Amino acid sequence: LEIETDLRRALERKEFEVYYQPITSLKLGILSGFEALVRWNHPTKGRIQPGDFIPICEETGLIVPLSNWLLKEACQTTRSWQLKYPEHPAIRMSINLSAHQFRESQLIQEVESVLQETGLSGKCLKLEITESTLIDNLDTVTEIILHLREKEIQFSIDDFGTGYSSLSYLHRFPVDTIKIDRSFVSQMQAEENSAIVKAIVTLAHMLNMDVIAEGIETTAQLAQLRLLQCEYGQGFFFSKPLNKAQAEALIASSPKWE
Ligand code: G
Ligand code: G
Ligand code: MN
Ligand code: NA
Repeated sequence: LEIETDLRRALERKEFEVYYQPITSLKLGILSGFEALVRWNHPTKGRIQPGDFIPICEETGLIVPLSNWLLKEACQTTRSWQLKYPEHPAIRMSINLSAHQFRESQLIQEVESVLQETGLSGKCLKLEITESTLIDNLDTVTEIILHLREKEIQFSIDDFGTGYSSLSYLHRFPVDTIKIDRSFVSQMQAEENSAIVKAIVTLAHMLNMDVIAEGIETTAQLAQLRLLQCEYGQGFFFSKPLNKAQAEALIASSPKWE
């Protein structure tokens, strides 16, 4: 595969770039952190979105070195922002993990050494896992999560509602946060979808989890989510994913954290 050769080369040539999408506290209306999202600046094809290369990285195992690079880059960046903007010490970075990282890599050692090298505190790091990664490897993943939680690292279930997980599993997941998939948020005006969102938020709160609504694009969606006491929001209504300089400018202009 041509793209596979390209991807291997891209890692060496530093063609990947981390973008940062703000996550906002809906209650306070202020920035609470970012989700790190990878982009590929291909030398001839231009910017390539993760949907077009992450699946190939997963198939070829390239996802492990790519994710390790991204983890380090995002943690380093977060730490540099903390040092530069000490009035915003609590900024939290969320990073997507793939199933491969639980199976084939030394995930615990990797994360611990990145925290040590960058000086970032574990409580400023949140790791996102999809439902299917969790369910397909429930015992291994649970064990790794419990270990990393000792370092105060937090965990979220990403794209919640799109997998095949039964709700009866949810209380077994040692996670802090549920991210409601944007497919539900985008259709909230429909009665049955707002009922689903309401049910997810209620269930999360009963399990002492908080909720991030993904893909908020309108004031109407925001108002509904606030009524449901959803804690955090992410989406184009607040901001698209930003490059590093843009994200830093946002921090510089944000009100102080509580
Ligand atoms: O940024 P959006 O640009 O298109 O991301 C599309 C999908 O790719 C999302 O589901 C996102 O979780 C995933 N993705 C983005 N960056 C990463 C990454 O660094 N690692 C993994 N595993 N997935 C990522
Ligand atoms: O699956 P994951 O949550 O990690 O996906 C994040 C993806 O969602 C990124 O590709 C990001 O660009 C995209 N995204 C973020 N906010 C919005 C939004 O408001 N609308 C749409 N359509 N996509 C969004
Ligand atoms: Mn995500
Ligand atoms: Na998601």
